[in-house]
Parts: sequence; C-alpha cells; structure tokens
Amino acid sequence: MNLVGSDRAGAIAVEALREACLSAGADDAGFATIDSPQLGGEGREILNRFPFARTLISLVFKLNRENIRTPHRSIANLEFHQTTERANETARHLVRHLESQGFRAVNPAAGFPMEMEAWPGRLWTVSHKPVAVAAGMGRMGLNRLVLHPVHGAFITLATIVTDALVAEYGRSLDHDPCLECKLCVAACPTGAISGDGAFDFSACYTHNYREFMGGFVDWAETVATSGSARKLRAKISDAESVSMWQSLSFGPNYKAAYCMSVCPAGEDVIGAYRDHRGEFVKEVVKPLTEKVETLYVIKGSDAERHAAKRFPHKRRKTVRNTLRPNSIQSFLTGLPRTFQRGASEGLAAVYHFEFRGEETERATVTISGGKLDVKPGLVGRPDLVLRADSKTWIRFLAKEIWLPWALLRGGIRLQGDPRLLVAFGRCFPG
Ligand code: B12
Ligand code: SF4
Repeated sequence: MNLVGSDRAGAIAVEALREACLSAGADDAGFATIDSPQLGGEGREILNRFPFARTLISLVFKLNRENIRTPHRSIANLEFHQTTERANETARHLVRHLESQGFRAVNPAAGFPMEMEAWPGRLWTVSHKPVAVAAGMGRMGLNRLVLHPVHGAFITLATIVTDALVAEYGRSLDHDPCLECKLCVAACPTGAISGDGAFDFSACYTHNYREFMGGFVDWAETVATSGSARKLRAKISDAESVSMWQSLSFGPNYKAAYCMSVCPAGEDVIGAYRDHRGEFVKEVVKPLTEKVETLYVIKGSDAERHAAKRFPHKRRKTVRNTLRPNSIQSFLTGLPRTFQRGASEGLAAVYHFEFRGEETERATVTISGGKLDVKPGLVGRPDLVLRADSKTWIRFLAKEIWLPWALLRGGIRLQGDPRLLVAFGRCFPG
C-alpha cells in the first residue's frame, strides 16, 4: 500500500495508515503527535532516544479472554507470550513497510527485551500506555491498565516511532470505560491496587515477576548461599526450581494478572457482568481468589499483611527485595517504588540526607500521613539528619555492611533520634 504523501501536505492519510496497521495484524491502531500534551514526560523521553520522532503509532492487540482468566497459569502465559510475539511481528512488518517508502521508523519491544544495563531504573525505551491514551486507544483504569473501549483491559500494546507525519491525530477517548467496580482491587492477591487509585509497585512486581529479572536474582542468590542441596530444598521447593527452569527456557511466567482477568470494562466484555453480576463473580473472580497457590511477598511489607488477612488459604513465601539501588540517584528515584504506606502508619518525620565521596547529593525525604515526598536539596527542619559516604550507604542497603560498623567507622553519621532511622527502614522493607 502506498503511504507517501497521501495528502497534499505530504502527510499520510489516517485511513491509509490505519488500514495498513489492521491488515498487518493489529486489532486497532491510533496515532499521536510527539508534541501531544497527553504524553506528559514521555514525549521528551522518546525524543531523547529517537530524535527523529514526529508520530507515534499505537497498536492494539486483543488477548483471548478465557485464556487470560483461567487459573491455569500455563494457558494464560502462552496467551501473553503469543500475543506479544504477534505485536512485535506486526510492528516490525509495518516498520519495514514504512522504511521501504522512505520513512524512518523503529518498533521498540512490546515487552522484553529491555535495556537491562539501566537496572534498577527505567529499562524500557517507550512507555506504551501513555502513547495509547494520547492516540485515543483507551483510558487508564483503576487497575493501571489501558482500557480499550471495546476489548477493555484484554489488550497488549505496541508502539512505532516514526518521522512520518499523519494528516490527523487521535483524540482522547470521550468516555471512561472504567466502571469503578473495584473487582481488580478485590482480586489482586498482593493488594497492589487500592480503591483510591494508589498502586503498590513492589507488591505486584515481587509476586507477579517472581520468575523475571529480580525474582531470578533472588533465586540465584539463594542457590549460591544455601551450602548444600538439602538446605536449598528447604528454601526453594523442586516445583519452584522447575518452574524457574520453564520460565528460562520457554519465556517467563507471570504469576497473576488477576487485575486484568476480572475487569469487566469494554463493550465486548461488559455483557456478562452487567446482566448477571453474581454469576460473573462466581465464574470469573472466585476461581482466582480461591485458588491455592504461593504468594511471593517481602517480609514486613503491606503485601504480606494483605495476603495474610484477605487470602489466608494461599501460602505466603517471603523473599528478598532485589530492586537494590546501585547509586545514590537510584536510591532516591527508587524510594516511591518500594515505599509501604501501611508500614509507615503513625510516622511523621522529615529526613535530611547528605552524601559525600563518589557521589555528592543532598535530599529531603518527608514521610507523613501515609505519603512519601522526595525533594532535591535540604528543605525544612529535619527530625533526623543522615550524613554518609555514598558507597558505604549503598553497601549498607545491599546488606554488605552492618550499620553499627558503619556508625563506628564514621561512614554513616546520624544527628537526631536514631529510632527514626529504624522507622524509615520499616517503610522500605526487604
Ligand atoms: C514497568 C511495567 C510493569 C511494572 C509496573 C506497572 C505499572 N503500573 O506501570 C510491573 C512489573 C508491576 C508490571 C506489571 C504488569 N504489567 Co506491565 N509493563 C511495564 C512496562 C515495561 C512499562 C510500564 C510503564 O510505562 N508505566 C508507565 C508509568 C507512567 O507508570 P508509573 O505508574 O508512573 O510508574 C511505574 C513504572 O514506571 C515502574 N517503574 C519505574 N521505574 C522502574 C524500574 C524497574 C526496574 C521496574 C521493573 C519498574 C519501574 O514503577 C512505577 C510505579 O508503578 C510496560 C511495557 C512498556 N514498554 O510500556 C508493561 C505494560 C504496561 N504491562 C502490561 C501488563 C499486561 C502487565 C501485567 C498484567 C503483567 C501480567 N501479564 O501479569 C501486570 C499488571 C500490573 C498493573 N495493574 O499495572 C501491559 C499493559 C496493557 C494494558 N492493557 O494497559 C504493558 C503495556 C505491556 C504491553 N506491551 O502490553 N508492568
Ligand atoms: S476491574 Fe472495575 S474498577 Fe478495576 S479497572 Fe476494571 S472496570 Fe475499573
């Protein structure tokens, strides 16, 4: 299909490009200009990586619902992997088509591989959700997934970044598909989704991504430190090790995605929920909430407490937090991802951090009313001042050195009530 100069200004006509996307295999497609205010900071992120970017093509791929909803993880994971494969293949095919017509274009991965060298920071090159929203493909639901007006949460997203111009860009969806039914809140086994819109990244990531990235690091460290096969088996069952093997050989297995499975949003999905709510809960929600399975949680986390209270029939297994900062910068940017608002209850304190040595940095961390605020520089009156050699602090967080030792050697110094440091630690368990 010829795309070049489909209109007089040299821009591709919307219908021609949409048709190309659908016939390549996408179930829906929309277009956002790189200047769209709806992209927030994502437009700048994309331009930093792809300075030629002018248009973002958002591609939507429908997931087969029952495959995702079943409590049998092998079926759900095959559906995720195959649809992601299809997304990558379709996007790659379209990039070839655009390139053959003289445009520059790239298709960042729908999921993996990612830029692992950036660990534990931002690993992905393009964030598909804000692009999809800016292109009018859906809106963010309470479950933090983009809800498509027809397919609801049951979609995989991909993005093509190109220098082609499109004659008309998508407008944001005029209605919100989220019903605020809060089934996603009720179904999440680790309490990652809150009714007030807060998302506990660490809770979702620790359980759902047990056989990805950091979960693998925890598994490998347990193997390395167990000392004998018998001691290893006491910590990791054979079933867990063969599951890890399966993930390494066939593609990593997500442990849940229940927030997607139970979501009734979307024209094609809503019927069963609207007409027979009780049946819907019995057939779709209950098999997941009642499933006996292992939940991976960090000791002392809000997820551990939530799982014990809401899902006492599910086994809880405590694991390490592997989102370990490797620099002061990643320590500060990572705090919001590991902050546990439940564990912070009753704490109201201002912390001043002053780092010296390899990295010099000053920051103010305020914890109050279950909220965390991180600001550069020293702001307000501190309740505790922590001055530390940057390397010592990072090694202390990685549990490579002991706090009393660091205090004795002067690598870390405190001014104020030391119990406030213990309280700080409780807010970031693991
Ligand atoms: C990081 C990520 C995650 C993280 C964080 C999720 C989140 N809410 O952002 C985790 C591991 C928890 C995760 C889980 C899942 N994800 Co995910 N994920 C991504 C990824 C790579 C980027 C997400 C993103 O841009 N967020 C947007 C920013 C604006 O969100 P934010 O809330 O401000 O910031 C969060 C992240 O930035 C994250 N973060 C920040 N720094 C770092 C550093 C590291 C190392 C990591 C891991 C995360 C991280 O923490 C923040 C707090 O939530 C995209 C793929 C992509 N390239 O876009 C898929 C994607 C968003 N995920 C997707 C899916 C399907 C899932 C799961 C259902 C996986 C599954 N099969 O079980 C769950 C659902 C969880 C949920 N309800 O959100 C789909 C969503 C489709 C849709 N309908 O919207 C995407 C778009 C993949 C795809 N190609 O389709 N995911
Ligand atoms: S499950 Fe209900 S509340 Fe959660 S995102 Fe879907 S429609 Fe919204």
